[in-house]
Amino acid sequence: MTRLMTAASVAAMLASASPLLAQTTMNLAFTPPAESHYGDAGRAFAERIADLSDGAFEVSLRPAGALGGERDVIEGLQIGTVELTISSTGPIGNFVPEVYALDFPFLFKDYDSAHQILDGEIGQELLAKFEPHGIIGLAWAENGFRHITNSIRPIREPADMAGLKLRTMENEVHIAAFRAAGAAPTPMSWTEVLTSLQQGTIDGQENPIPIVTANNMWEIQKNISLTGHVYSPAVVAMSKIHWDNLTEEQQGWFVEAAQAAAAASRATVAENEASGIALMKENGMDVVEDVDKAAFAAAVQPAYDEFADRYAPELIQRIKDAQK
Ligand code: EAX
Repeated sequence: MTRLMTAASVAAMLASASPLLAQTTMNLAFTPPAESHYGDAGRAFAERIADLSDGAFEVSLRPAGALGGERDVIEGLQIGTVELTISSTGPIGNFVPEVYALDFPFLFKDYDSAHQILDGEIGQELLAKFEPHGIIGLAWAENGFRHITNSIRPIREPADMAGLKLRTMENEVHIAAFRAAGAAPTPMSWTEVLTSLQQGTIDGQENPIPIVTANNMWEIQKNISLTGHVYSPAVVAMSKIHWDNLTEEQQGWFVEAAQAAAAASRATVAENEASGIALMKENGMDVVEDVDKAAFAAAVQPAYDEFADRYAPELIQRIKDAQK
């Protein structure tokens, strides 16, 4: 009996020792491949949290849709089956309506404007809107300005999209915008896009250059048109269930790690933007650089008319005013 007691007392002692001995592993899910802007962000997060917690927290990256599409993962955060994610805001408006304001077409002028607004009052206000929905918005990372790829024809103006079966994110503003511009929009999770393009059930899709290059999309898409029609933020988010189990100090660690992830994503996007056009051309893509952006902006205006009043119209006006 004595020997068992000794073992039990040693076990109890270890368990009650500094929490740093008891390592907690958390999943961080995203849909792009491991070698991508989201992967760089995830690695930055994992390194920073391991450093700040002295190894008490380990983050396991789950790239390439391993835990499902972005909607699935957000639902996972809400019920606690997934701890962390880096996700485009595209589908998030379905959970946090105010976030729809960020995905309106031709709203952000350029990367600097987007960074200033997201890192300022407006962006921080929006992160706070997540918590009532069981999600903690930790920081604004970056997906990038979105462009249209397809395998049917070069697209220079909206008329070139007539009838094109174009995948969009599960975002009703994007669906309305592409329908108004003459395409045939098909919303679907990213996890189905590459197969759908290979099978020809869709003709094209729209995503930032980092997504195109990380997925070698020149293998399945002939054309890319640099429309830059939407600036796509990516949020670093955590399940509130898991957040609430942290001490205040530990919560601070997760915010700091998310900020490191955000900075890493922006750095990789800047790199990918600088080298991506040449890389796509080298791999045989026809890159249309002289897109008629004004014509696209006019063509998608009905999406503003239909949805701006529904999704925090004052927020859209504040974002526009902040860029004057
Ligand atoms: O977040 O679904 C999309 O097109 C997103 O841009 C992608 O999953 C990265």
